[in-house]
Amino acid sequence: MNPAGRIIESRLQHLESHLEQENPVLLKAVRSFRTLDRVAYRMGLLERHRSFAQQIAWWPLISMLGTFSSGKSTFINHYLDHKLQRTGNQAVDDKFTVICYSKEREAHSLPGVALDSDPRFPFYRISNEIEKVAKGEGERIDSYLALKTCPSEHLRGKILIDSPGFDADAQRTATLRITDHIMDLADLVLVLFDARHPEPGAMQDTLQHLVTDTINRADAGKFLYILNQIDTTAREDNPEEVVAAWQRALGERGLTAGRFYAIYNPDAAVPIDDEALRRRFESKRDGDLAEIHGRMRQVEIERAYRIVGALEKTARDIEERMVPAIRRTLEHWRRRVLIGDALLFGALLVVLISASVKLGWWQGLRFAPPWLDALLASPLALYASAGVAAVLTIGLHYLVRMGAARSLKGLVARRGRSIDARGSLQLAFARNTRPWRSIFASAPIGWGRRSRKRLATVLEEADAYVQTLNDKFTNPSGEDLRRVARDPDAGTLSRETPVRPGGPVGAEEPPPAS
Ligand SMILES: Nc1nc2c(ncn2[C@@H]2O[C@H](COP(=O)(O)OP(=O)(O)OP(=O)(O)O)[C@@H](O)[C@H]2O)c(=O)[nH]1
Ligand SMILES: [Mg+2]
Repeated sequence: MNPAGRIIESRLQHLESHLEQENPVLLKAVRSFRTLDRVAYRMGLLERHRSFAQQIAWWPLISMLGTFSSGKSTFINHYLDHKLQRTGNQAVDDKFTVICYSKEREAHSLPGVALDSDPRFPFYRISNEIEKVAKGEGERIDSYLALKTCPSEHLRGKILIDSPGFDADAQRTATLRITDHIMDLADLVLVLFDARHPEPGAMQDTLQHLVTDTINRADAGKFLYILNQIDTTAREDNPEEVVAAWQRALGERGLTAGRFYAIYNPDAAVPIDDEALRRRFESKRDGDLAEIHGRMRQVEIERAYRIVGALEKTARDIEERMVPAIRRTLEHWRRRVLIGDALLFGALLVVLISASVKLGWWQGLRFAPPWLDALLASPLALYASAGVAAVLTIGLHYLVRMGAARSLKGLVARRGRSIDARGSLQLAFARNTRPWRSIFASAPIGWGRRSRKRLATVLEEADAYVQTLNDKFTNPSGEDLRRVARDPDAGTLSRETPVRPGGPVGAEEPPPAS
């Protein structure tokens, strides 16, 4: 095995030993990913020092998004029971902070580059992505990201992301790109709004990005929309109206009840003098906060379904998207080679014939150059010149093949991006157009009985994992899953978590630029 292959092997072994204790079903999923790797190596979809398992976020990830000063950092500090993040009324955070567990009692801060170069974290190679959308910004990764560790038990086995205040108008492209990346990757996204701004209508673009665009996603269930700091409305004549106005504004953007919460932070709240009002506020807050914390606990479960979902999707994508795309691209290439050959050799023929006519090598329709008799008389000369002609012809044909493959580069790259599947169409195409492959070979390299069988096995395994997860996380009798799902404290599926064998939760996260 080459050194790069050894590195990925040791990373996968690390992952496996970690999952062995944490979640045995996911340990099996790693093995299934390895089977997919083997198929992809044979087909040239994946370089041998990479693994599909590397493109998955294996940790359960919760991210906080929301407007400036809506209380994201205060919420995190309260959840962790640690004063980890700075808070304040001016815009405080200008970076995304990834917060993860560490036994050490001291909280530590590390620069963003630590995240960019470590595949265990959700921002692995994000600088490449940023560079694509904002030239020059990829190098400044430290100004966008930070990593902090914290010994809070509530954090064990999870990763939290705190983000800078979101404002669609003022946001830089790089920040928007990171925000979108987080939305794709996270298992749970808490979107915070600030009840001190009673005018939700004033921030159209922000609502568009945070609500309208998220509500119709395939994985919309992982977004919770939270109106924070409702304690500040207690001073209004009609506090309920503030909450209702927000609910209406979000409702107009398609948000249904059930995912809208109204809370405030007990540590940061202003005192509410009216006893009855205070109790009403507290009971609303405690109920909603309990549900939100419940969802945060369940993220572990949603992560498991998400990973099995990614396994299944990767397997299906190879067969349903990659293979047809390789085939189509090869057909394209074949057509270009044949047309190129026809044009080149046609032109050559015309040149040779007209030259020979000019040289007077024809007697009527008979080809009779002065050197023909001498050539026919010596078999050696005859074979040598036939050999030279053949080598020239083959050489020209290979030039045409290479030219045709090169001319398709842009198209292959575009097609690769548009099919949105793991694995590289470009690499597979390069492999299928190598010199010793016939242009008429119909099946892509590596796509034979064995690969098909391996994919089928992985799909069966994915089904089995979903069932194991269902058995583990839902009512063992299998009845009334929805009832269990509605109770967040049962430590089970959330109400948005569909339970259907073979169809796990969650959309795909794009591989962080591999
Ligand atoms: N009254 C009240 N104040 C709060 C509440 N939550 C947070 N605050 C205050 O609101 C201010 C902003 O809180 P942060 O936690 O810094 O907000 P943030 O969303 O992290 O802000 P940025 O990082 O700057 O976007 C701080 O002064 C907090 O003390 C709440 O529930 N009620
Ligand atoms: Mg903050």
